[in-house]
Amino acid sequence: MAEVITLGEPLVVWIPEQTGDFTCVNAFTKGIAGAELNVAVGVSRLGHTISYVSRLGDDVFGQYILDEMNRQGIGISHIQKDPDYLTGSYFKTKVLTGDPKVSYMRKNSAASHLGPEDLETVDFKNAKILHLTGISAALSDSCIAAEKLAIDKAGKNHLTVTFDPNIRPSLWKDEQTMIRTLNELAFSCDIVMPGIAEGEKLTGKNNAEDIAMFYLEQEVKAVIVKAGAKGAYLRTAERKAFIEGFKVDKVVDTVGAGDAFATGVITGLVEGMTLEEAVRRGNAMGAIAVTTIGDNDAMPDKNTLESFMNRRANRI
Ligand code: KDG
Repeated sequence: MAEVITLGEPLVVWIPEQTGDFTCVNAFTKGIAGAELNVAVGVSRLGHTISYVSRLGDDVFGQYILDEMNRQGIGISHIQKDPDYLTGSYFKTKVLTGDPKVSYMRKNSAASHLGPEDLETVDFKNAKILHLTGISAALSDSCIAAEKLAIDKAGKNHLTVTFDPNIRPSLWKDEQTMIRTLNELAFSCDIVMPGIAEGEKLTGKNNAEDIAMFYLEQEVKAVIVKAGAKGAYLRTAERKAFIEGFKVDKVVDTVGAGDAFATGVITGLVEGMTLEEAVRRGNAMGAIAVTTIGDNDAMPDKNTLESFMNRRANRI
């Protein structure tokens, strides 16, 4: 039994010790990654339970990820080892400013063969939140079918469904398919959390309010448009608010900031916070996440998060 359920593709990430393209770098450290896994790490560090549904290859990468998930207290009883396909991985560049470049090794991976059948024994009845991203939808039709079934089961069991479009154009066959598929999924979720640039691409609108209304006019209950360090725009049918972000002294790596944000919102909702409070926590989580090189190693425990938020609040 877990408070949060997610499904997706856990990856091994290779983190370079120097700047420059992959061909020029000789030393790397390894880590675990993947948008939903980053969220799972964050949720667990903040003291909540999460069950992760996926498939890993029967290989050393898969075993490493599984051991790490176990060590970090993430529910792994719905992770299958698939003897026929490999575990995915990716490289990211180390940059001094801006977003790193990424190269994926995940085509036809074990996780891309995830399907509706993997959800058969998952306990939706006792969970509160289902968290999904658009990355899983990019992997295969069977992953899209799994996401759709998960949304359906979540609805029947009164879970809140959070959706981060997380657009990754290089994983899609074309932009039109990406936009259509992600919007179709988003329309059936409760809370949609695009970054501002993602929202512009998905809706064709050019400001946070219009992006939010595009989804609210469907069945979506709340839209949170992320504006990076500036903060996030929260819109529901009844209220609108821009919730300011937290400043950080030095940005080391931006990968995983959106997942940390989602973690803040999800755990806030599990704890019964208002949406405004949950978004504020999301902003703080995003700010903390950019201070280290790994995709999820900065995810704080509750004390660290609270003292970060209090310190910043007192400074204003
Ligand atoms: O959101 C962070 C993820 O992008 C990263 O951990 C790797 O899942 C990943 C991806 O597909 O880019």
